[in-house]
Amino acid sequence: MFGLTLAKKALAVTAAVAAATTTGLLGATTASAAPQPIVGGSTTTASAYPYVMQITDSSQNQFCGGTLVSATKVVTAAHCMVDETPSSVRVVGGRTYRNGTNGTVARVSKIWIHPDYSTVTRGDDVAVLTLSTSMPYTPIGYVSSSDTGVYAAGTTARILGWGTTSSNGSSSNQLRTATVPTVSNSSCSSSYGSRFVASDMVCAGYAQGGTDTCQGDSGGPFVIGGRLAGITSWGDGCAAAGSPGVYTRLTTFSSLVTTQINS
Ligand code: 4AZ
Repeated sequence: MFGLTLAKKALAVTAAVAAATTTGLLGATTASAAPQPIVGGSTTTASAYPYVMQITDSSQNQFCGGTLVSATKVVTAAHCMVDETPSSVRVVGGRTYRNGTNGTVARVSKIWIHPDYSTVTRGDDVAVLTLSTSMPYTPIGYVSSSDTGVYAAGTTARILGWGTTSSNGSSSNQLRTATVPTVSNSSCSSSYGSRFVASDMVCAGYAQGGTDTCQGDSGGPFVIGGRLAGITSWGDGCAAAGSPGVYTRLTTFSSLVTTQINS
């Protein structure tokens, strides 16, 4: 969230530091300030993961990720959409590079943000964008409310994004991907205390760290078994041992998302 704000608007740095200090995110970020590879995985392409979308500003500067779940609907994080309007954002599909000009750019006609969303550590970090025009890419299915078994500890999840490759580092020009194991709720509670809301979040990462989402990956896909199971949401720093990435637990919100997709 702290880093996301940085990625979204450089002018918001002061506010981001204030917010991070309030939530305790800054201290933990500072504690793991040494450069660490995020997504520690590898570069990939939008062709390989056609459902991966860049969420950009009106000048096509990427600041978050999103997931195409139908030709005109994109799931992203609520925190990515704070202070945004339909006219301030674009969704870009089929573009592997942040500095690319290829692919398909769609305008947005509606932004639905979970009505209870306040801050990432309280949960409800989900939003659905309605596109003004269809994306010519294959969407991915998403979990239903009864699929809670997908989060069993140790299950492999795929993460994707253009975010920074270290805490407070630079964004990746090329799309990157990695896999991370899900972490049990009890373990994640040990990491984050009451900031981890098990009903709304799921954690993933290696005990030793080293592979993670980071600033600018927010809103992007967390895929288990070929279905969207989460949304990149927050964490203390990136890829540090003992601070797994936190993802929106999509099973909790899949009925709400379906309502939006059918609206
Ligand atoms: C962010 O600020 C962010 N390591 C995303 C993911 C994580 C931390 C921060 C998880 O967008």
